[in-house]
Amino acid sequence: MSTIVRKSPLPRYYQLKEIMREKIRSGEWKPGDLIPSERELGEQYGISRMTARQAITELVNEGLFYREQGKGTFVSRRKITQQLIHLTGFTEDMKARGQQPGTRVLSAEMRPADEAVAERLRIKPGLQIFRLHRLRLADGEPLAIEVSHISFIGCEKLLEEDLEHNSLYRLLETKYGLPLVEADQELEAGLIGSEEAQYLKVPVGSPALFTRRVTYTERNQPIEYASSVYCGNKYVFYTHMKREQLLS
Ligand code: 16G
Repeated sequence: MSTIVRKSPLPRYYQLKEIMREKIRSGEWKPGDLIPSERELGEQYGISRMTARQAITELVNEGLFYREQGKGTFVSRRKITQQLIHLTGFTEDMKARGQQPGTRVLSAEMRPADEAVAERLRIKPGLQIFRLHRLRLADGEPLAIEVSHISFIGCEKLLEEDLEHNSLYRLLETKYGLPLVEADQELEAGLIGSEEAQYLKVPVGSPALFTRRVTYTERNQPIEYASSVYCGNKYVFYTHMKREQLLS
């Protein structure tokens, strides 16, 4: 999409968002570039300034652009936006951004679930689960450390998988026939510790985002409990919310 299609069922602001997203993806607009003003975009695409403003504002909210008072709107410096609306995995997120996902498996083993993990996975403590410790990279740059705890009948078969070159979510869904339906996720701010700093190549004490996610397969059955550490200065978590109609 490179022009606004007037007869399209997609709203114009949305089409402009996609056009601008593509300019970033293709590298035409680089981090730090000043983007055209609302007026310029309006003239270029034959839309109102209001429409252009809505598209820009949403991309600011998603972290792709940032505004500087009196200077204009710029393309963000490689912050990764993880939207919290659709359930997606790391590989999907990176591909959607046009970046090359990468994985270093730090360890992969069967081990008994401790109390905390068992509670999240709704299993008995001591039951054998598959534990996967991974460093996740985008275009070769370390972004996050993830520890996934996986429980399903036959999960020990994951020991034989090449998890450096395969997406875990894709394997679960396509090879193991376990559809991932929904997830609960918590976010917490914190600081990078010394072990994490080595893997993530950032100074100890840098900002970090800790996430905990329980992913469910059919019949609301937890299949993965993952706790991750993301480099706080490289990530934006984005969510869109609607106000419920209040009954008075
Ligand atoms: C995400 C998930 C993680 C999951 C991974 C699968 C969070 C906090 N974590 O990073 O739970 O294991 O995606 O990615 O979002 P993959 O399909 O690339 O292996």
